[in-house]
Amino acid sequence: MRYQQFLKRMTGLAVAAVLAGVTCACGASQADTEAVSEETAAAEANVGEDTGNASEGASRYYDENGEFILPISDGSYTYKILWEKDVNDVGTIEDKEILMQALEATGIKIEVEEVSSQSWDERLSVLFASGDLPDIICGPINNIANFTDQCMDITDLLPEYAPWMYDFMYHQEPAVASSEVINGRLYSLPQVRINGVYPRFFWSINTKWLERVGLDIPTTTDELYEVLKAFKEQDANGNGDPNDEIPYSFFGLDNNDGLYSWMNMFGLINDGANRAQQYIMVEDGQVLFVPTDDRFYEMLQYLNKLYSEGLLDQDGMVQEYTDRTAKGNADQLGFINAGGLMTTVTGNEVGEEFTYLLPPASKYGSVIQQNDPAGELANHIFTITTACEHPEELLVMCEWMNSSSENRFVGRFGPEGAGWVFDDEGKRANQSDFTNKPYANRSQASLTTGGQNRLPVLCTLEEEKMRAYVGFSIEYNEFGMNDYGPAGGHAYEEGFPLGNDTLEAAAERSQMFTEIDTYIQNFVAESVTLGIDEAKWKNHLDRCAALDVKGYLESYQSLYDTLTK
Ligand SMILES: [Ca+2]
Ligand SMILES: [Ca+2]
Repeated sequence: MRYQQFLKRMTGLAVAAVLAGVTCACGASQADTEAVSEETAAAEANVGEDTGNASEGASRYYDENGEFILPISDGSYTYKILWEKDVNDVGTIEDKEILMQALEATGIKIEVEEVSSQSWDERLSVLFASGDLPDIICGPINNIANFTDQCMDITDLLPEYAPWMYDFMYHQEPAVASSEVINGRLYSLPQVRINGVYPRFFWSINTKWLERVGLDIPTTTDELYEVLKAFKEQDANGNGDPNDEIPYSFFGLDNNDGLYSWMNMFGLINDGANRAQQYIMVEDGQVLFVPTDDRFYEMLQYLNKLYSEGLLDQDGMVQEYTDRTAKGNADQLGFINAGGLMTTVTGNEVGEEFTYLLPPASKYGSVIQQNDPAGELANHIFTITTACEHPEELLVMCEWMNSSSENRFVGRFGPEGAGWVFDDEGKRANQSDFTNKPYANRSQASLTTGGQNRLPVLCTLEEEKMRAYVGFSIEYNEFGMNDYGPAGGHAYEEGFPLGNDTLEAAAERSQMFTEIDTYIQNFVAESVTLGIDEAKWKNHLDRCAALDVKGYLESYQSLYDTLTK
């Protein structure tokens, strides 16, 4: 929706409210009707006056049809940008296609200081301490709550100068606004890519191995045990050696690639504020601490059984990510989970044998944690500072970058020919030929030419539909959208809502989490490798009480209640 339509709707509502009040008070004689008309005219004039400044400002940038009036800047003001340069960005600011197009269209002039990702956080600390601010910070400010006095409060400017972005963030995908605001106020903009993919990680299993051992895809933890046992005992990979299979390999306790993911088979999720994983989950509106739940105890017993029978990779706790990948590529792994395509672990050749599956269910059922929004979300990546004299121009420029599907697509993925090309059906397929290109792969192409995590590009499902899924991506996306999503029957509905807490509460919890996390990691590793019994579990519950898990939970419950009220 363009600015004028947006303003008309708001004006209409205000007038209707005034009318209703007047009509009720006066009844409906002819004289009164005239009076009402006068009142209405006055109300309209007032509405115009009330939003006078904004209206005047906005009309400088949008015509009566809501189209941009370009250019918006005479170029007399140069905007200073601090830009976080990714290690995979092999170009310069001039390679950022959508930004260059936006500058050309709007007439905005910029001056850029690039800062490498490695020194980004340090540079931000120095910057905020010195107060010597650029106009815009392009790159994540993770602890932005500490610096809101130096960041422009754009809460009221956004609907006026970037009405489509406002509508997307606050109405189409309200979780996005919730995750971005601090105490209800907006100081920065996110980058979003709605792609319909709900889960954070995927389970996959080698179907060839299943065929060789004569078993079906497991749907319960009991069946899974039988499958893993068969993988171990038989020559599941068919190379003549019955002893070189690793039934399940993992990357430490990692939430996506490691043992914490097994919580899902026991009806648990590892939730937290703003997509973090802080050992909590919401059940019937109550926040509970997952590692003291009976289901967690059963999970540990189950994992220890698998570990002691050699069904879990004995190097799983200590190996590097690439160690697991090497085993996957050598067709030594039967069952795995990963935060992306399973081929990141198996490679393409072995990957052909794998299929995705739902997490096998214990007696508690199995669940899939849901992302809201369903897709990529990078918070606080575009921030206008209080040093900026014309924030409204920058917001109009951001709106321009989001003003069509084409712009949003290029904003996220870069221009045609870099990270993507048109296929025979006119869909946008991943580029695979990087001969004579400055970038060696798709990640480099995309980070060099797109605005990922630097520019506030808000991609909708429409842009995702412009892409061609091929090979493994087809199954991956279908599983992520359907089986693992709300329609798949395993979606865990009570996700902790996105939203930011007060500085004090967040800092206090963060400190508690550090201690809790260290303890829980040791406890889980020990329980899986050495075993767990009633006495150890009782001791564990005492330890958690001593770590004030109760206070930790109360703090989360309070945040939950605030965010859902
Ligand atoms: Ca074997
Ligand atoms: Ca073998």
